[in-house]
Amino acid sequence: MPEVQKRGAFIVVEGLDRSGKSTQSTQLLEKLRSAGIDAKLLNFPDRTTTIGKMIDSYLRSESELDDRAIHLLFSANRWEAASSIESSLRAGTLILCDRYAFSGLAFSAAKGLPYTWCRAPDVGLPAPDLTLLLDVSPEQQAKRGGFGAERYEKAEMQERVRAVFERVGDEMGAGGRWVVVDADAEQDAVAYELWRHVEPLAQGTEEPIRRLWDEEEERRRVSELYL
Ligand code: Z5A
Ligand code: MG
Repeated sequence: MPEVQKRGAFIVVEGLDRSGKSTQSTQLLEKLRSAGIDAKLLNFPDRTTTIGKMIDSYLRSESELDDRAIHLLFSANRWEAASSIESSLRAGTLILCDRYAFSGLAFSAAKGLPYTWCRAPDVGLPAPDLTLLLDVSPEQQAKRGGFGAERYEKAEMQERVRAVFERVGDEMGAGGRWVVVDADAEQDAVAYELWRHVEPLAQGTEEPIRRLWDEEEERRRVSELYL
């Protein structure tokens, strides 16, 4: 029997603002690398590209854009990285990603754009093997450094974003690919919990790379949930 080729796992860290995504992703990267795993950390929006610079200017309220236009820019910012994500995974590199399409969906739907419209531009992107949603309470969020400086950092907006993340989680939940982690806990406790989920994927996976919101896959998951 020919040996099945393993590829790197694709792991996304998602959540509300100030939930500790960047802190935890950076620590996870260090932990993986010190365990000898070939791993790379990406973050979205990637503010370094031409598209990313437009997004950055919008987030800082230095420019105005139609809600749909900015949504499409966030998605384009992921698409410009998609082929490099895929080739890294195939080369055996574990990709950690600080925010991904779920933030795109959550923030734009929270503004009132239709949910299915918001999902459409990201259909076909590489799908994560695991998404870790850091769940922080509004009280903790307000206590953490820097909250309030950018466009969406307001309590009412964050509440609506939370509701959309819950909906996405319900739809993604089956099969353990979407895991909610209590991000109000101490940093070390959060890190311990994240590692519990990441470790089994650290050496790679034999699963083929899936696509985001693959309709057939989704039907299968929904039937697993309700039948
Ligand atoms: N957005 C969108 O609309 N559409 C999209 O498609 C995408 C994004 C991808 C900018 O994102 C905005 O873009 C964001 C969503 C929108 N809007 N908002 N609002 P960003 O990722 O660039 O945002 P950021 O500036 O990195 O902030 P953040 O992601 O919200 O923060 P974080 O990464 O989750 O948290 P942190 O930087 O790791 O920690 C924040 C502080 O809390 C820091 O002082 C830590 O030391 C502290 N911290 C962390 N963990 C703990 C614990 N456990 N206890 C106590 N204190 C802690
Ligand atoms: Mg961050």
